[in-house]
Amino acid sequence: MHGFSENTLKEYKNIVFFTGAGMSAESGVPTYRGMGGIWHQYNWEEYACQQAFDSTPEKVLEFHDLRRQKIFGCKPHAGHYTLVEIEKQHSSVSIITQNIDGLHQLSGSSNVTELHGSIWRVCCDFCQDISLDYGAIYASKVCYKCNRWVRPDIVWFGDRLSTEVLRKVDNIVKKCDLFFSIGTSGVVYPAAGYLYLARSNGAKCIEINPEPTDSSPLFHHCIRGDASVILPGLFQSVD
Ligand code: BV8
Repeated sequence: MHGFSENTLKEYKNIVFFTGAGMSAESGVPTYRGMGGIWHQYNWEEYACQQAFDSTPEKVLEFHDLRRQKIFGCKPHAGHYTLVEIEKQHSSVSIITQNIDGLHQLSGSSNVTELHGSIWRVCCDFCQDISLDYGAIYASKVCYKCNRWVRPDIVWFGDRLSTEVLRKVDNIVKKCDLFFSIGTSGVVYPAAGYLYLARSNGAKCIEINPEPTDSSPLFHHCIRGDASVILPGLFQSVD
């Protein structure tokens, strides 16, 4: 059905792996909209947006502390490690992730661009300072410079994505000739727009997801299955 092997991959010059929450689901990180998704349990307007943070910072930070505790123990799976191997064997592999859990980096992938930030970084809206805070709970919930509440360095709904990240990702996707979309419902923009950009620039587009999505008809191939199973097997079975 998909006929990929290491040799086939060599036919492509620039490969993009675009990942969403489904890439981390088997590592134990909750997705957003599927079964058990966090937006079914929590209203993001109360817990994960600038307005909520401005009005109830401690409530927002407590929510993100809970998420950090949940995610901190999660480990990469065989699918993550497959991407690391492909990165070693192919000269141009880019991982563009919507995920904030850092699992691609933890597995050893080096060329990772985070579209929506990281739960392991905090920033101060006042000092514009961004710092790493990797741990199950926040080392400090206040800025060490100005003592105001810090916020997670995450792109919330209504937040603009960094122009630098957008420019970088635009250039990567425009140049790619093979675009894998793994574990995303494709509903959040501008991230969901990269499929269209890849297609319009002639890339072969492949979806890896156990479920169909609204964007499925736009892919040249849809591989139905879990990322931790499909990815390791992807390069063994050649049709
Ligand atoms: C922006 C942060 C410009 C991280 C998230 C009103 C005002 C402003 C903007 C908007 C507006 N109305 C709409 C918008 C645009 C908005 C948007 O797109 N809304 C959608 C919902 C319609 N976008 C924004 O606000 C963006 N900013 O536009 O700025 C602007 C700003 C102001 C004024 C003018 C312009 C910011 C978007 C970033 C939002 N941040 N979260 C966090 O808190 O955790 S959203 C959230 O959704 C995550 O970031 C996540 O990455 C993203 C996408 O979700 P998915 O990763 O796809 O996950 P999901 O659960 O949905 O799906 C999982 C999939 O995996 C499923 O398909 C499932 O089948 C599959 N799966 C499950 N198991 C497996 C699997 N696949 C493989 N293997 C498995 N085992």
